[in-house]
Amino acid sequence: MSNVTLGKSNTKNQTVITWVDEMTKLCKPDRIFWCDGSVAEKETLTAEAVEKGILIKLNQEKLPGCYYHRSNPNDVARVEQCTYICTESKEEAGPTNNWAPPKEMYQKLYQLFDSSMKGRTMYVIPYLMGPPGSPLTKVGIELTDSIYVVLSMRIMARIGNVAYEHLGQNNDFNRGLHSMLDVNPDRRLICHFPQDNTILSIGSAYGGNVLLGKKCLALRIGSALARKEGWMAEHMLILGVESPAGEKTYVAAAFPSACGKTNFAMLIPPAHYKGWKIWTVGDDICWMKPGADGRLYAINPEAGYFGVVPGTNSKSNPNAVKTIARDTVYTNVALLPDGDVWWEGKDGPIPKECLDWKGNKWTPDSKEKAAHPNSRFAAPMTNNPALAPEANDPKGVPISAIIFGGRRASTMPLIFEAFDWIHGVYVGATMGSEMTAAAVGGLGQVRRDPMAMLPFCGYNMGDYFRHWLRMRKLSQHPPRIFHVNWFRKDEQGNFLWPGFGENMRVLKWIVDRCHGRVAATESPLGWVPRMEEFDLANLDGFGPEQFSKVQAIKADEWKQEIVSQEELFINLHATLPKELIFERELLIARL
Ligand code: OXD
Ligand code: MN
Repeated sequence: MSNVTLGKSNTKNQTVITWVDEMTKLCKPDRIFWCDGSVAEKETLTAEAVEKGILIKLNQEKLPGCYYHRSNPNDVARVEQCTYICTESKEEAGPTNNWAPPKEMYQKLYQLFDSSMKGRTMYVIPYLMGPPGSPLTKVGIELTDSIYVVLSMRIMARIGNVAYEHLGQNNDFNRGLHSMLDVNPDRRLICHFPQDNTILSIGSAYGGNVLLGKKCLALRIGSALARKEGWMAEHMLILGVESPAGEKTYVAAAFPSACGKTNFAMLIPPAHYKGWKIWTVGDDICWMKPGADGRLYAINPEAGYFGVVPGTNSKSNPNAVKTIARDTVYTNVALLPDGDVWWEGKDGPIPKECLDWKGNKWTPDSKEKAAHPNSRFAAPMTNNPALAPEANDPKGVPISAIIFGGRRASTMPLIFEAFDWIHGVYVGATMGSEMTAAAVGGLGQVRRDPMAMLPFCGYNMGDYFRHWLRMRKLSQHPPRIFHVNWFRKDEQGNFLWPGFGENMRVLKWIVDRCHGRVAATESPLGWVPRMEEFDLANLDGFGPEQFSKVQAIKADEWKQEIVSQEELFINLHATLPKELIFERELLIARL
């Protein structure tokens, strides 16, 4: 290895050192950079990224501490077809995951990784998923040849010495290896080895494919660990609702990718809700475990937000607008001549001219969007004016309600509550949503997305439902379960519900149900609000008639819905818990 300058390791953990050594021999980087998470390190790496053209420094007067990145146009979203769960048997991964035997996949990947970092630096990123000191917190180490990944990971997770301190001399850490290689979709693979707590990602340089703490560790590997260890790793936001009297109620909500989790997690109650406050604990991932009091306690394993940019404005999410005004990395939005950024749906006028996400000149007459629909911000959660102080609490927060929801133009009412936990699991398991730009695929089509985990469950989905059912037995006081749909439309295609801040009204009903303060009416789907107990006051143009429309349960739509659930049930028949089959029968009987 002549000409190779290998950096000095900054950990005494021999397992880490040995593993990094092995991966170095495989990938053959010119240099190793052991990240410590310091501010000085951030400055050095940022300057290097700017010098190499990987980041563009944005207008620092308008956007202090903000930078801009363009990904390869062939690499703009998670790629589910390249994502694998590598377990000994196909059944362990289940019919909803791509599967490959570990041995074969290791062989194939090690060939691709061989010399993949020649001429490059390998960065060693030690990171924590979860607050230091929490029993739920996990350590990961990501090796990557992308400086953009390092700078994004330091926003999204707690990186550096804090992770080595948590790890001590233990060997219990997630091994994540990432190389961009030549960013070629034909050589793009994101592979998970749950039995080895290992992730190998190659050929991509963007988002959930490469920020390995997020989807790969916190959800795919996390869900497999959670099942083994008796906790839950979920694709959920966590928020706290504080009443004017100071009562705090925490809820977790699972919506599919790009269906407004970040907006809901940062909701600002409308003027009508004077004295109420929403606190964000997390916007994407929730790890929960029963506490000594029999309730489920949740932490947000992340330290930042990786949110979809288009549509973010002071109506849809005023707190996000503030959060992304500094110290943010923007990817694939449009670039204005003065070094500011722009996207479809941003506050203010449409620019006369800018560079689009590919770097081409764009004007309002251009046919294509200026910002890619899956363009993203990576922003530290500490920028969020509504960040819950409990986001750093190792104990987590007690969850009173779990909310499921999708993007559905028809069929699904605004709100209903499941009859009990098992019914709630059925409601979550049969969740459907129109597909969005967060993943490559059929935009707009309704697909079943159980618990919003379809792309993220690291084992057999039927066993995952069984794990949910088991959690009821492990928690004496489980949360109530609800289903919402902010996106129902009328025959003309207009949204039936105003959404955004007004979702507070739905949340208020949920909170009141959790505290036993409101009654409800039984419907075929579950408990629904009594009109007189659902707050419709001061809601322009929306009264009882509109409420009836948005809550309507239409027999013909539900017949179709149940038939379309059949596909999922057939797909999972080998492992589907019988409780869910019974719930389906009961629903048919009630309709
Ligand atoms: C995300 C996603 O990036 O769900 O959070 O795709
Ligand atoms: Mn997500």
